[in-house]
Amino acid sequence: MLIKRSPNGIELPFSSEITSRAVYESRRSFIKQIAAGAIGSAALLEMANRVAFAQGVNPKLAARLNPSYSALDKQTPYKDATSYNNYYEFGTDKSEPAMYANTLKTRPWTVSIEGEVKKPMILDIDALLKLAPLEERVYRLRCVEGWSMVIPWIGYSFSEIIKKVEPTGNAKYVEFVTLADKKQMPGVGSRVLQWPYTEGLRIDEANHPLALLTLGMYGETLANQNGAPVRMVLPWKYGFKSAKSIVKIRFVKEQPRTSWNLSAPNEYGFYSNVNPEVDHPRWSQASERRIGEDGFLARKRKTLMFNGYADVAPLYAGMDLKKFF
Ligand SMILES: Nc1nc2c(c(=O)[nH]1)N[C@H]1C(S)=C(S)[C@@H](COP(=O)(O)O)O[C@H]1N2
Ligand SMILES: [Mo]
Repeated sequence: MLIKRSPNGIELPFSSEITSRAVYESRRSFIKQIAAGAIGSAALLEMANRVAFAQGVNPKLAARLNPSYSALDKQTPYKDATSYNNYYEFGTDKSEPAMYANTLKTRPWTVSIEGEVKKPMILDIDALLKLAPLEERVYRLRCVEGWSMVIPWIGYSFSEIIKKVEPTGNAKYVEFVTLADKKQMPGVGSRVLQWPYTEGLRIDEANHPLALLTLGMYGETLANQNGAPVRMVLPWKYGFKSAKSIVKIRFVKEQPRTSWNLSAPNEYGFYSNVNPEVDHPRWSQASERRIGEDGFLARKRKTLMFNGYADVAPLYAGMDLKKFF
């Protein structure tokens, strides 16, 4: 792999692992022009728009809609879902993942499933794609920052993985470890978070059918900036619980440390269920802005308990959700 340094010091890896030759060429000339300083940031964004936000760039992925797990809300346009992202490995600005994640090498890719399981295994993306029937589920995803999207994800319940690996009686939690490769991810050099980005769930949460092992979106494989090739989507929790680009899944005895909890434990709890009654220490969580319908005049929406996914309530019966925020 050839690494070029851009004027602002960000490493731009050139990938040959891109779906179509035409897309590869356009990305290449785009990156060359940035490296040469020939285009300014407005033009840069516009070009990124053409090569990275277009639906149809990623391979198609067939899946059957699961209506009982799908929200009827208007779906967020593909362009918004792929251009306004949190993926700190590619930078902390919302526009950076779309600009820099297109060279993430998503194949070959393996996920190691280990720890307190009778059948540890290493699965590649093709094995994951075949492990259970793919479903389309239209989920709302609510970021802790106060915005939300509605995305048609593709995947299957994480419980399918649990069934396969047979956790031992010691497995009380599941830890998700994601890729942290400085060569491919310019943000991994920064100290905003501890890398690799790590998340976790209690095992009964991981077993809830809503917890989606996600391999695609909008009828295609995942866009890189949305966590290709495999991520979690946990629609009743704040978005940061839904780890992107997972490489390791560990079944463990103790509650795992997680990146956001380590960085600010008073702001980001282990549970982080969407809860309009528990404010973030620095802002209210009572309402949200739906991406794609913003603008000064757009009405904010009321945030719902568990993001509207009341099915999960029994998981937290008897727990003080102010304490276990
Ligand atoms: N590896 C990794 N996963 C991550 C993040 C990240 O920075 N790195 N950001 C999280 C946050 S804060 C949110 S809101 C969601 C955003 O997912 P989306 O870009 O697909 O909407 O991804 C989550 N998963
Ligand atoms: Mo988020």
